[in-house]
Amino acid sequence: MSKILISCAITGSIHTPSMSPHLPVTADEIAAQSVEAAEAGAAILHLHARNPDTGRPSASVDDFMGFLPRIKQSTDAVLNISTGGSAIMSLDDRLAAPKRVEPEMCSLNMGTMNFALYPAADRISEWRYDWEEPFLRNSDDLVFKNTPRDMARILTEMGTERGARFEFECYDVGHLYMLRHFLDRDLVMGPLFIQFVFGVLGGIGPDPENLTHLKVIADKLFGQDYYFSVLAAGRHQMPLITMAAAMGGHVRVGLEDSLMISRGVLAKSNAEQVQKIRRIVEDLGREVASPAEARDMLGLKGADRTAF
Ligand code: KMH
Ligand code: ZN
Repeated sequence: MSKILISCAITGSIHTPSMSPHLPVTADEIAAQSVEAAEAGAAILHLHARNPDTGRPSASVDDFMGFLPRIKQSTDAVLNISTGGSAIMSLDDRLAAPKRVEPEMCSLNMGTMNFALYPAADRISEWRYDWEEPFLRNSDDLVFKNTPRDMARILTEMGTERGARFEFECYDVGHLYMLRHFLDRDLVMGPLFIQFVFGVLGGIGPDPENLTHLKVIADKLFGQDYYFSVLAAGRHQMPLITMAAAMGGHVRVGLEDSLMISRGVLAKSNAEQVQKIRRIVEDLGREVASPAEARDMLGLKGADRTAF
């Protein structure tokens, strides 16, 4: 089994400040938690930005630049910038910061889908900001748009033109066939880093049978020319990524995907989740990959070829 890549998704755009006091929002909080997560063993940091005053997901280049240079100065972790942003953003907005900073890695969402966050709204009794409740409740009529034309644009503008490699976010089995389609069009090249995403309402469910099924189909479509990683939302995070590690796959933790460290207990930081999965995977006999090993495995261009 290869060394294991631990990714950590620091803040995302799904959870809102009222859900946890530990969700990083300001540049200081995002930078500090990113450095801690890298020091705990995360080789890849998956990053979104937020408005520092309200915690609302942000596409602002300035918000990203508030933390990216500082993280880069403090760790050699691979910085992976989301092109997903938030499902309420236009693709132009979602691409503004990634195109400006030219990262080694960025995410690519492999299909248009429902991204239903509204069930979480009923679990919040006190709202810190007035944007949160409508943001969550309106997701019952929200389409997370990723058409083949959108994907081709991201592959061209971030991959071909800026040398980024991708974290392919696959929320369902059909997304694997879409990725194969782009491989056939020579718009992507291996080795592929495929993120199986479980437990988003609108995507595939967090059942172990679905993980084995996605793996069987990925083997069929991509042979040896891919790595699979797993992220799972909420309470499903640790069980499913532990299964992935036992299967020889890679893992993603982070408060973007789950706010918990154990049943009913909020994680105090991203690093706490990194430390927990690191203990688990090392007990399973896996060795954690360094950022340098991650760059070698994924064929990344190097931190010195970014634009920040
Ligand atoms: N929020 C995760 C479920 C992206 O940033 O491009 C998937 C994700 C998408 O991280
Ligand atoms: Zn993300």
